[in-house]
Amino acid sequence: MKSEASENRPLHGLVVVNYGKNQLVEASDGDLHRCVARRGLPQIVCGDEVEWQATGEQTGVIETLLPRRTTLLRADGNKGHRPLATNIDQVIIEAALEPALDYYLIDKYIVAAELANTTPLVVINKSDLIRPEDRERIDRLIAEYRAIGYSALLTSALENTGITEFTERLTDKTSILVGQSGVGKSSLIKRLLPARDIAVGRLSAASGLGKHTTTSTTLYRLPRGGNLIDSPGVRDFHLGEVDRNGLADGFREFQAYLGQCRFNDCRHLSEPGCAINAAVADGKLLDRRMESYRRLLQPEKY
Ligand SMILES: Nc1nc2c(ncn2[C@@H]2O[C@H](COP(=O)(O)OP(=O)(O)OP(=O)(O)O)[C@@H](O)[C@H]2O)c(=O)[nH]1
Ligand SMILES: [Mg+2]
Ligand SMILES: [Zn+2]
Repeated sequence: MKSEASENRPLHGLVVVNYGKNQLVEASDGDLHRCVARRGLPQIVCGDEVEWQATGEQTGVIETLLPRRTTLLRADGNKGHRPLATNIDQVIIEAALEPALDYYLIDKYIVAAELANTTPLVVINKSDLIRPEDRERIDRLIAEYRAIGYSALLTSALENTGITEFTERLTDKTSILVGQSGVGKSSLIKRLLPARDIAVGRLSAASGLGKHTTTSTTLYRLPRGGNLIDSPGVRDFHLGEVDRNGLADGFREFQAYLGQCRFNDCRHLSEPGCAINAAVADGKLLDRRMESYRRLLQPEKY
């Protein structure tokens, strides 16, 4: 009997691992095939839906890239963008006290999530490391994001706390975990899929930084429905060039004030009659978020 894959017509598949040069494609029967993309196709990434043809038992060629519903982008280092993953509903921005909290990085990821028309979710992991003197800072961070309208959770992959709430946010959608190396992205996934062989790293005692344990973006099927993508940690994340109006759209709490500035083309820096800056002065918008906006608008100044 001929297997489905041996027939010479394109099959539907989902890219579940992106190794860069080739991709692991999940066929509709759940089997995995290591594929190369036909020349001329754009860079295929995790989450892509494709049409492919088998070239062997477990190998194949990606023939067509099907339309992407959403695309999470990052800078390519050359004024352009490259996709990190596609067909995502939710971007989970993970942070922890170790490596140190980076508020600007969280805000950059939130903007990237907003610009990709996906929902950001902030997760502060390693709650077990929170000492009494850290408590206020962490509580305030979570309260601030919630006040803006973003969901924010506290978890510990180590002590298994907050995992039920975390799991509930994942059902029936595709989410990607992003954040610094060593915050515990893979550790959270391992909590949900204990039987899977998922590499978890060590923090370097010297630097307190993670050592980039995860190297390939990988999509995991969740037992209760939904997909969760693990991504390699970053030192830094660059949005790349975003047009100025677009950037303000990445800040959800600014929306109520946009259009009220004196100048139509207000960049919300030091223009007179700026409604955004007036709201910051009135304490209606957070200084910290405004600072992130300014840094993103004029990255060369920082
Ligand atoms: N104390 C504590 N340590 C944790 C927790 N979650 C993860 N870790 C530890 O943090 C280190 C890094 O965890 P990983 O899951 O590999 O981190 P990652 O974000 O996937 O890192 P990259 O793959 O490099 O991006 C490991 O030593 C974990 O055991 C937690 O909730 N509490
Ligand atoms: Mg990892
Ligand atoms: Zn303005």
